[in-house]
Amino acid sequence: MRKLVVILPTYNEEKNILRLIEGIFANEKKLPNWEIHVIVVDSNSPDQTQSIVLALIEKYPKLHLLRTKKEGLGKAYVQGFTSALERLNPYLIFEMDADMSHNPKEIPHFVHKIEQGADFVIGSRYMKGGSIPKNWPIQRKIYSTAANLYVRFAFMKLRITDWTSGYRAIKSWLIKNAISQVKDYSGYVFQVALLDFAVKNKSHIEEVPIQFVDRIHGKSKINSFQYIIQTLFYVLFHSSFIKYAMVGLIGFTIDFGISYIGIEKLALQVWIATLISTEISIISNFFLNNFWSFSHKKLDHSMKSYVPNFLKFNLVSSGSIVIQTVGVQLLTMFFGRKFWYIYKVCIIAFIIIPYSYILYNKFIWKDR
Ligand SMILES: Nc1nc2c(ncn2[C@@H]2O[C@H](COP(=O)(O)OP(=O)(O)O)[C@@H](O)[C@H]2O)c(=O)[nH]1
Ligand SMILES: [Mg+2]
Repeated sequence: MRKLVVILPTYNEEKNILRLIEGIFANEKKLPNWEIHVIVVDSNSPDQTQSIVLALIEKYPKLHLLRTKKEGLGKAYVQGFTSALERLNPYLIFEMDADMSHNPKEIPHFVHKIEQGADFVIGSRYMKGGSIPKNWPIQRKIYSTAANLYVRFAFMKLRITDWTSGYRAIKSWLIKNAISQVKDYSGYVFQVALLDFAVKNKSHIEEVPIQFVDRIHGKSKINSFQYIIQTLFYVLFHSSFIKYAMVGLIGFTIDFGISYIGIEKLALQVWIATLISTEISIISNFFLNNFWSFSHKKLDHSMKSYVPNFLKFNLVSSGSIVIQTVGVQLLTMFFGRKFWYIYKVCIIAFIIIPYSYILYNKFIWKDR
């Protein structure tokens, strides 16, 4: 029998915890091949959460209580994971909110995906069949959807529809490897960091739709402002796509600067200055991308790896030049010359940037 441990972080959940624990253990019949355990990680709630859990342990011997200081959701999860790994040696670990927003009846759907080979299953509110609360005011719906789209696009992993969901099933080996990397994210941003780790480490990620409902009892503990700022910065520093776009901007500045010096100050011939400036910016882009944007899949440190990949990089860059030249020319032929700069910006934004990013990932900085 495989062991499955549900980690429930709680802070003042006295009105929810009983129903949730009963709901989780009610799955025992539906999952006869799994031994279900629950660890409540309570950050010293001043209400009755702990005494309710202690009383329930009499009825459910596979229920455990871990008392911690109040240091945020991420810290509570790391402590829960560590305790589960040390004491129970589980095969599978669940993350779940303890306010009944996540329906425990959906647990078997996650387990089913794991049995089919997934390493990490996300309960998604945004995929077909999933939902956010109908009673949310329109601005909350927009803000939640927009935040999720931002993370999805910034990480260029469009297949994953819900990055911030807190309902997940994760194989324990993955958590074991992730802990040292994510343990310093104490707040809600921890969830994004953990999924980012799983994506970068090539785990098999699947989603199941969930119906997220608003809590009825108790108050939300999320500090939205802190959460938004932390997520914004996390993504900014960890998204290879954003770093790659910044490298492009640096390359453009170098290209422009050297051309300017060559043409204006040194009176070089225009084609010579352009050739030099373009190639220098290509070289700098290549190295900045290798050691920064795609640092998690750096090329091997050898000439045998650098030379062919640098040539491929030049080829992709030449492709960009051709696409831009032909594109701007065609658009001005159809629509006139007046807005040539708009055409150029659009071609760079919608064709060159995704085109190069996709080719780099496919042919130079390949996923391992
Ligand atoms: N142990 C612990 N649990 C927390 C902490 N902050 C939030 N939680 C729990 O995390 C879950 C999600 O929090 P909630 O306030 O519902 O956030 P929301 O659903 O995003 O509004 C709930 O079960 C909370 O009780 C914390 O600092 N420590
Ligand atoms: Mg909640």
